[in-house]
Amino acid sequence: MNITVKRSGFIPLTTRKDLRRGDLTVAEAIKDIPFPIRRVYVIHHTKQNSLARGSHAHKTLKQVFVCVNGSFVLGLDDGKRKQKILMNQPSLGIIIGPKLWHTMSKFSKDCVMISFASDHYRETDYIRSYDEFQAFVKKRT
Ligand code: T46
Repeated sequence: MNITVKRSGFIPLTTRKDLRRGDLTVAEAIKDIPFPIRRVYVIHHTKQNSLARGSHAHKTLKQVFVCVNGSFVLGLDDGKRKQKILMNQPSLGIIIGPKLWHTMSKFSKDCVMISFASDHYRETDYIRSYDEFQAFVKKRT
């Protein structure tokens, strides 16, 4: 599968398989995650029928999402193209650049998602209205 939306892409991570002890996956800042990491947050204890999350874009924030357990569906929209990606592999991250509308849905009940983010939490960086998002993208591309 290819990523067709702008401002996104796959971030492959190295997994050390270990049948006896369990696997180990590594994400290093700059080397794997293509920016200095300023914040990590985790989404966990989701339910099979958990409501969708996200439904916003960021003005400047860059993030890499990794689904380390279970699965969810990531919806991406760059203002022109839309795409859905099944997230279910700990060794495959997805970069979410600025100005990319994203929604997470269809969580499995054991889903654990990690986000490596380029900045601290700032509510002013969020665009939570889809109309505002489209206007913002048009102005700056
Ligand atoms: C994103 C998707 C994938 C904080 O205080 N600090 C934080 O670092 C974050 C991420 C959230 N919060 C607070 C803000 C809200 O009161 O936690 C509450 C829930 O946040 P939000 O409604 O933004 O949650 P999601 O799941 O819709 O969005 C989050 C991230 O905010 C967002 O950047 O890309 O996960």
